[in-house]
Amino acid sequence: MITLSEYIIKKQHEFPEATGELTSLLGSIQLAAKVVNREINKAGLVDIIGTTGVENVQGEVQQKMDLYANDVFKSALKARGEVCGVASEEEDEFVTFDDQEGMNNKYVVLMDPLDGSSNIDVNVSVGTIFSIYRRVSKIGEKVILDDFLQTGDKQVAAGYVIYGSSTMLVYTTGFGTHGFTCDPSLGVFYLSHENMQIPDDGAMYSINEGNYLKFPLGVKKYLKYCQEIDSATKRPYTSRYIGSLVSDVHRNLLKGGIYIYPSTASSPQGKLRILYECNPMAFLVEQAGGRATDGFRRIMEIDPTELHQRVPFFCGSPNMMDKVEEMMAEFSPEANYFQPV
Ligand code: AHM
Ligand code: MG
Repeated sequence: MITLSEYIIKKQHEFPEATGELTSLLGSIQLAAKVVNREINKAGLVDIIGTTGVENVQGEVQQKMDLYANDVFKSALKARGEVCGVASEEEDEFVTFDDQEGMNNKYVVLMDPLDGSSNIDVNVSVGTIFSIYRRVSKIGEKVILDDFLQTGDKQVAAGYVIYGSSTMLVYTTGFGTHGFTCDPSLGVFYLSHENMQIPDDGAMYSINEGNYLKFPLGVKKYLKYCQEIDSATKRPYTSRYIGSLVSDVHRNLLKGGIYIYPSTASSPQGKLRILYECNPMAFLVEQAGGRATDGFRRIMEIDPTELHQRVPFFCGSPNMMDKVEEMMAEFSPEANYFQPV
């Protein structure tokens, strides 16, 4: 049995100039994940479920656990001393670690500390998503916005933690996607899914069909295709939508499938955030042999201009992605972005 810490150290040589900083950084994420996991397991017993009544910068009501997870991850990253700044879905601005030690570090972390957090109230899986970049500004100075606004293909590492029926940490450094399952009695993550490979094809689609009337025409056409009867292509596909990106993508990675959060008439840019959610998930899915786009463009090549920028998100098994993109391409951009309700 190989632990996550052993595995990360074993793989350190994959980085030619490795100094152990990234290894240590991933260690701090692992530690924070265990702390958050412990709290989530108490939901229902102690006063940690429900909302704070406060909205975040994106106009979404924050859950108590959102703030708790945000604090835990931020403190763990600061304490370990490998990071010069953090940007979080739960913070309006990026946070700089601007003491001398912090400014001398080379990595920035972007995160969604608790994705799908409203699911906690009803005991459904949630997750943490993280993305790590090398800063572009000078070491020794304060981090700047450009350190965070990098394209996804510059990610050094990315991963997620899924707090589900078991707790798993899945990460990539660009050398495959690897999953580790936590043994709750020991609080140790063990390698359980080395080199995850998403099946080329799948028979499951995940999308919030409640928004159907507002969807782009290409997506509507694809949904109709998914629901048609054709035994040769295993259709109709099964519809599975948990409403927790991490859980939906995790299942698709293992079983094959597609996740779509498209633009809608009311949210032309979609809902998910490119920096905290889409880029890290795209990196993981691509490293497992899948694809991730906004329906047209590869997610990891889109140049972000704002910290909390949203983007339509399509990701999953390569053959399913080919099909939906073929259908998106049949309609004009207007028909795909601004459908009247
Ligand atoms: P969050 O980061 O505020 O939790 O929002 C992201 C979540 C995803 O996990 C999930 O796939 C999606 O939002 C669900 O949104 P909707 O309820 O609109 O379908
Ligand atoms: Mg989220």
